[in-house]
Amino acid sequence: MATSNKSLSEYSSKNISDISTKKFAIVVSEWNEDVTEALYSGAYQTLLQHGAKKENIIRKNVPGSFELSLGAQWCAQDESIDAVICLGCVIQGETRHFDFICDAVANGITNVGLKYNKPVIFGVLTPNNQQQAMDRAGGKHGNKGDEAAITAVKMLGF
Ligand code: DLZ
Repeated sequence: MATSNKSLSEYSSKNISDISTKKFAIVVSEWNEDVTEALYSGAYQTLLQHGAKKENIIRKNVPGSFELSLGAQWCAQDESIDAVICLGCVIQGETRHFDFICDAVANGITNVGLKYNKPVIFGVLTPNNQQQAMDRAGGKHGNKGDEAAITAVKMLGF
C-alpha cells in the first residue's frame, strides 16, 4: 500500500474513455483547505485534459471529510451526474478522531457508489502530517486529485 515511490499523477492508458459528454460532480472538503484546493485543481485540470467540458463539471463544498459521503449522495442521486469525485485530507492527530473520520468516509463513499451504481471516487489523503499531505497534493509524489479524476475516467470506461 506504500506510495512513497509512486507518483499519484502517473497512470496507464488502459480504459481511458471518451468523457466529452460525461457530467462530473467534485465534492471538496474545506478542512485542510490548502491541500484540498490543490487536489481540486488537479482533478479539475485532469478532467479537462481528457475532454470533459467545463459546464459538465460541478463543484460542491462540504465542511469536512466526514461530510463527503452525504455530499456525494446528494450529487449521485442526480441522474444527470455520471461520476462523483470526493476530495479531502484527514491529517493524523493525537486522538482517535482520525480513525473514526477515515473509516466513516471510506465506508460512506463506498456505499454511495454501490447504492447509486455509479463511480464515486475516494480522493481522500490520510497522511501523518502536513508535509506528507503537500507531497501528495501536487508535490513530489504527484497529486491525489489527478489520480481521483483518472480513476473516475477509467471507471466510466469499464
Ligand atoms: C474535526 C476534524 C478534525 C479533527 N480533523 C479533520 C481533518 O483532518 N480533515 C477533515 O477533513 N476534517 C476534519 N475534521 C472535521 C470532520 O471531518 C467533520 O467535519 C466534523 O467532525 C463535523 O462532523
